[in-house]
Amino acid sequence: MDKILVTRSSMPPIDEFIDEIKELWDSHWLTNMGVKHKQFQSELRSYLGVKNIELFTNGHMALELTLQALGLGDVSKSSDYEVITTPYTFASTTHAIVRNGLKPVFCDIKQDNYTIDEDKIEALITDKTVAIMPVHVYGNICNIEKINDIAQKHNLKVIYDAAHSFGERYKGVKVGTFGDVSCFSFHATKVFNTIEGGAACFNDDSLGQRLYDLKNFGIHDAETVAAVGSNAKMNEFCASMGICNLRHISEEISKRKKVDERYRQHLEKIDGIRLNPVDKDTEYNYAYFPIVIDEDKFGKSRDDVYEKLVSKDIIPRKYFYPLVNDFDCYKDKYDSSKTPVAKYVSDRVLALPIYAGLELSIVDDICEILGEC
Ligand code: T4K
Repeated sequence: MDKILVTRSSMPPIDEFIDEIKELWDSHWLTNMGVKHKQFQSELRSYLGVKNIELFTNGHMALELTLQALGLGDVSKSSDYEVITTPYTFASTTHAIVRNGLKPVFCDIKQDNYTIDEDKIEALITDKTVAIMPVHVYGNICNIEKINDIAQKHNLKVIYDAAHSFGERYKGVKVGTFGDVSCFSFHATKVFNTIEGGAACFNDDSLGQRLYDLKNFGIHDAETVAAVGSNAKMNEFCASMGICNLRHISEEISKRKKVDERYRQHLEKIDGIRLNPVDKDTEYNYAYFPIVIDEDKFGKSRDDVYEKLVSKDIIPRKYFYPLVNDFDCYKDKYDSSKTPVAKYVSDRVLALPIYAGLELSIVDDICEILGEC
């Protein structure tokens, strides 16, 4: 049996992709906002139900250039402006802040859904705070109402790292509409992929030109370079992949839902294993299947379970361990004991394999191995 990895990229039928990219051979137009980029941008805008959307090479550049476009820091030098964020995330969230010359201030997470603890945000606000950057981790939606109230009261920007929440709704509202900007990742490992890719969604029309300038060298036309921009354009092949995968997104999510349900049937009643919560207000995309293992009740640690699964060719991942504030590049400046809930979860979490093509019998096998533990 091949190894079962934590996820497997969703691919459209190969003929569908070939049909989509045939035009590129005819036109020889491969990048720089060609027809596929425009079509994909427009289809995505309506699927996500957002007012404005800019596409990027990846989710990280969407986050990093969004912070730059909002003019919160100074990329050429460190400032002491602060952004309140969570340490319980992928490296990208924090790196985007730091690479803008801004200082991340880590707020602890909630034990129930692992998103930023909105009740602990206000205590971290200083006269240097310019923004809040929460993460809808595993597709669990942050307390957007409370975060919005705090941001309005203190005049802060809110940038949601929505990398895990593509296609979701909260109280019937599509997630890309929350905050000043919501950024998605379309990486190969995501529920929806464009091979590599990302997008920033926003309401403020004036942000569009700034984001466009930053992703395309500030070029307005062949003889006008109006801003000091970078290069973070989505190319025509990635946009074509997006066009194809978007046709299959509801099927993708419903297949993942079945995998999620099967895991829950097996694991729901096991003492010492905590499953991702189910919030009645959220329409999930089933991006991840994290479990949190309490050794005292379960009898084995997260690392014991990890080793056991790996020995049977099942490769889960410790998303998210180590915590960002324990990374080599940050640990001298931060103390993860100040975010104890995040530390607790990070030391015990294991993301089990989940993807549309995962056979339910393999889910049964994985759960049997967990049972043997
Ligand atoms: N914010 C958050 C909260 C994020 O989680 C991420 C990305 C970002 C921002 C930034 O978005 P991007 O700039 O990446 O668009 C993976 C992904 O590379 C990363 O996109 C993702 N988060 C993170 C949670 O997971 P790794 O280091 O675990 O990837 P890797 O290469 O170990 O792959 C994991 C598994 O995925 C493999 O075991 C098999 C499968 N896989 C992988 C690749 C590369 C495939 O099936 N196909 C593939 O092409 O980071």
